Parts: sequence; C-alpha cells; structure tokens
Amino acid sequence: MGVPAPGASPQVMPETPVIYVLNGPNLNLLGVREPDIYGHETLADVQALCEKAAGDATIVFRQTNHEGELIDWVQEARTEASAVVLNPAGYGHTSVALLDALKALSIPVIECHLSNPAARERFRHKTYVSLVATGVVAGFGPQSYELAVKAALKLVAERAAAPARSSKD
Ligand code: CA2
Repeated sequence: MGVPAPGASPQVMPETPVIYVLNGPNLNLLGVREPDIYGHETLADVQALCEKAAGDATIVFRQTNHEGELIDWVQEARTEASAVVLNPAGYGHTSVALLDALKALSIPVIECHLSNPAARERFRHKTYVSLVATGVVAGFGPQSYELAVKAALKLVAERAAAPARSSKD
C-alpha cells in the first residue's frame, strides 16, 4: 500500500475477497457413496463450481474428518478470510465447540448443505451452526455451494461499501 499524500486520509486499498469453503466429515465420499442422497458429483466437482462462482475472488477449499482441524480452520478464517461458507456435515448437529469457534468470527458465515436437513430425520432438523450463520443454503445439491459463494461475495461487497462506523455512532 502506498504512503498517502500529506493531508490526505489514509487509503484502504480494495482487496480481493478470500472465501473459505470448509467441509466437515465424510464429504470426501461425495460421488462415491450414497448418490441417491448426495448425487454423483465429487467434492472436486464442487470445488470447481465454487471457483467458477467466485470469479476473481480467492477460494480456499478444504475438507476434514476431524473436528479440531475444522475448528483450527475457522479460527484461521478470523484473520485470513473475508467470509466463510461452511458445510459442517454431521458436526453441525453435534458440535458446541464448532459453534464456539464460529462465535469468535466477525465476518459473514453462510451455512451450506447439499441436502435439505429439515426434510430428513428429526436429528438433522437443528444445527448449532444456524445459531450464528448469516444465512443458510440447503437442498440444491452442489448448486447450494454456488449460491452460498455468491451470497458470501455479496455480503462482503456490501460490507466494503458500508461507511465505517465509529464508536460515536
Ligand atoms: O446435506 C448436507 O450437506 C449434510 O451436511 C451432509 C451431512 C449430513 O450429516 C448433514 O445432515 C447434511 C453428511 C455428509 C456425509 O457425506 C457423504 C457423502 C457421500 C457419501 C456418504 C456421506
């Protein structure tokens, strides 16, 4: 960033948004098992869809089967990401620790599901993530991710355009 001219306000350069797309346990099996519920597309296909939807923005796309690793990535997103798209998979229904990590974020969080958990077994009807998500996209298969990335980018752009609020507001 350049040095502002004398008397000018410090300039904040527009940055390319960085969207973390984080995926929880068993999603590595996408396209390999249970195609009747989750379809035939693989997680690599979903990643390609996210990258296409992001245009010039950067997608950091990851999957883990480990709760602690997912929490580490959410914590990393505090300083490295403009927004998070999260498919918590089974941890959405069980993990208070994941919820606690998400509560420490001040960037938009879009919860994303391939299926519509509300139309499935009762234990899937609630997720802890929904308590803190800015919004939820569910039930559109891989297209849920595309919609979630676009929603995240819109939220990031709106935040960048909003006048900065001071403590006096
Ligand atoms: O619909 C979704 O995206 C879910 O987050 C998927 C989770 C499930 O526990 C949630 O209720 C809804 C399950 C992810 C497991 O993914 C698999 C994919 C293919 C084969 C087996 C599991």
